[in-house]
Amino acid sequence: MLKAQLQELRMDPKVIEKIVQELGDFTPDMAEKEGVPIHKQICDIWDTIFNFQARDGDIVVASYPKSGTTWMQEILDLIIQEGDIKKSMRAPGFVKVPFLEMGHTSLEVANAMPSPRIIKTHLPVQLMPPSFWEKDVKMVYVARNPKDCMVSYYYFCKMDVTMTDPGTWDNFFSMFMGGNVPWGNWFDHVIGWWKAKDQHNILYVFYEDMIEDARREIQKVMRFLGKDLSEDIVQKILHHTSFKSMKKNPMFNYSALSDTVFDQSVSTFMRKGTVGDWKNHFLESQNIIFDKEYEKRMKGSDLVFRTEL
Ligand code: PPS
Repeated sequence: MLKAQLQELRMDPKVIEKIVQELGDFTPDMAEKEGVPIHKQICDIWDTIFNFQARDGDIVVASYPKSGTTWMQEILDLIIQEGDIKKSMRAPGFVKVPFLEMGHTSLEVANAMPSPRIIKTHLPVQLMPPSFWEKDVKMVYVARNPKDCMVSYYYFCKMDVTMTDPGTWDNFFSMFMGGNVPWGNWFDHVIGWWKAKDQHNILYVFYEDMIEDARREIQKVMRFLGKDLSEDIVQKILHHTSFKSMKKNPMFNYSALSDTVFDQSVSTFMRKGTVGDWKNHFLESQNIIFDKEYEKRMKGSDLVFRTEL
């Protein structure tokens, strides 16, 4: 079904196979870049990643993992494609939006891609390739409240075979609190990008705001990109990027990846898509520990997260 769709859209299935292969070749081995834990394979090709050449007109979607990146990348793509659903279905999300730090193939695909490109990254702001700043590239940063982010990350680590097994929820809670997870400490990530938005071309968007009023947030992104689309198109984008639509869309739900990479029988990529699921996981004692740390780390910052709507 997927191959037929790709052929119809004249996409080369070999490119997809290569990217799937690259994702599958990842191992849970970790290393560090400037004190931030990242997959060893990313560190091994760090110079190539760091020297990536941005182009005028590129758009970056940046986030801490499990914050709504996939949702935002589809919104961005549909805005650029002016609501053309067929074009948005030209390839799975992980092909048409190259993941900057994922590997050589991803970089090759990005380099070969015509502009305007959308590029995904989970890098903390201080590790972004300088070329993006030099070109004053527009970046949309998506942030999600840390409690739901932690829960989503826990299930992701269970189903993504290339991640370290998180063990029990209690164990993962400690890993996350200590920043001992790929792409590092949540607080450092969201605060770093929050500060950067005052100096660079960054739109900072909250997952909770998207859940509350996706239309309003899509309009915000459109204004940021300088796109003025009709209400009909906005409604189309809204419909195709709803949780329900994306969950069943093979281009968006990662079903193109084999279960040796994402074992979706353990947990689906499009899992719940809600605000407040943390209440089903956090013990009272964990909540107290978390709130104390949150207060300490966010003190003096005007960055505010909502953990319920
Ligand atoms: S990743 O792997 O880091 O790129 O993951 P990411 O895309 O950032 O985050 C995955 C979570 O986002 C939810 N999601 C959505 N929520 C609401 N609406 C839409 N359309 C949507 N698309 C993705 C996805 O379900 C993951 O959250 P959880 O809480 O696990 O469901």
